[in-house]
Amino acid sequence: MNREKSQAFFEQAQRSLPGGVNSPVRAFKAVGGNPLFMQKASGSTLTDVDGNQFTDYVLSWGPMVLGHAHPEVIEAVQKTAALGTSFGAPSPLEIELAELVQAFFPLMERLRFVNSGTEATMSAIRLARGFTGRNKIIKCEGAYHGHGDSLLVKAGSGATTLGVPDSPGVPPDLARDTITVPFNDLNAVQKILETEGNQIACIIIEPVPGNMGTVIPKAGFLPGLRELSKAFGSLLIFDEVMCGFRAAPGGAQERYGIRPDLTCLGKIIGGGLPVGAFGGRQDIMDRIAPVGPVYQAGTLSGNPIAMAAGIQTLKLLQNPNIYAQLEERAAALEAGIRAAARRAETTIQINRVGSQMTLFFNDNPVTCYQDALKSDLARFGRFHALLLENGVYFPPSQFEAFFLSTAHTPEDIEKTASAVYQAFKNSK
Ligand code: KE4
Repeated sequence: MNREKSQAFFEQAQRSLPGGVNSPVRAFKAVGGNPLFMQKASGSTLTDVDGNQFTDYVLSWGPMVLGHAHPEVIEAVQKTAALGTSFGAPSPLEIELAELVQAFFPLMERLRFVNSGTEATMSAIRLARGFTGRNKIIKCEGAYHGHGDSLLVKAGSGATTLGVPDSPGVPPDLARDTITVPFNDLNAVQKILETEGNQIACIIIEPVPGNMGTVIPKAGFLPGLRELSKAFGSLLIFDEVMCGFRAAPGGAQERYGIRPDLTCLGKIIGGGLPVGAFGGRQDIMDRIAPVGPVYQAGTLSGNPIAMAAGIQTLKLLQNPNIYAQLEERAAALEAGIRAAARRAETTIQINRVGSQMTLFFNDNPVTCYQDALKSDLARFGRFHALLLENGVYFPPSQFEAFFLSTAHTPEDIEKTASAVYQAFKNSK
């Protein structure tokens, strides 16, 4: 595969952008090799600067659920842009998207738009602390909620549950207020709440994790979290930035019937443009400025062009056939990968929830981050590179999810299954 122009752009990019990228995972460090620079995308296909074409399962890390450059989304963006790119004042488009989000997530009685998933979770945590008057938070080991300081924290050493920074620059005193627990381990959460429940402002969770790879919540885990957090007066925050509109139209809270106090969204609600949102119970959201004292703001929050892309995307997602089609495509891809693994005599695990899934090179089921860490990362790297050679673009990390869109055709799935078989066989 010719990578000449990508290589040249990568060298040039490193003279102005750290690592040549604007987000670390794009640098391909987890799989080896150098990133491909993209020039255009349409439907299920990415085209790089050397003209190589790929069936894309990263889909911009989730947002492109309708496929790239959907004509109706592009038209909405073009029309809105011609009327001005940013007003710095409220516009009816913000109301329209808010009401569309509420149609999918009715528990978001009030919501605030921001510009990324990170801003959504950062703001939700500040709100939870402001509402409860408590400082500590609980998150799951291996979960990713964006790069807010309180969230770049890993389990403290030894028996203590106190967090330690997972990145330089995060003050240890702040990290100490973040407690990490294993996903799917309700006892660990109960133990912490029983000892320091009156200090816990919130439990923030990816109800269907995607950032340790996709992991499926065990029966009873999410309902147990809901009960425990209520019993101790801590807020339950569902970070559905990734699994929102993927686990079900109304996300994991719809799929599993859980009523979180706050929800964070991102990715799909912007239709590929920068939008995040946090929202939930009105009595909590009314603490947010200018109604209440908890400060939160953003120059480009509710940007008209981003709103237009999100509006058009959610309007199209209201067509019930869309989810039947996504489910059928995702199930077909899962079956194709399983058949290829059997033929190549390769042991894998696949965790799939709706149109989000992960393939683990792992001999055992993956139910938490510690399980995921036991995957064969070197094998995944070789597998990823071989897929690229065969025109299939998977996320460049074992600890990521891949996605389907309504633009993926049965032919795409078939081509992918045979590319996966070749990559299983030749990556041994
Ligand atoms: P952003 O700030 O990247 O918009 O969203 C942060 C975020 C919050 N919550 C969840 C559950 C997320 O998955 C994310 C971001 N997801 C990653 C993919 N694992 C974005 C890719 C990247 O960092 O470049």
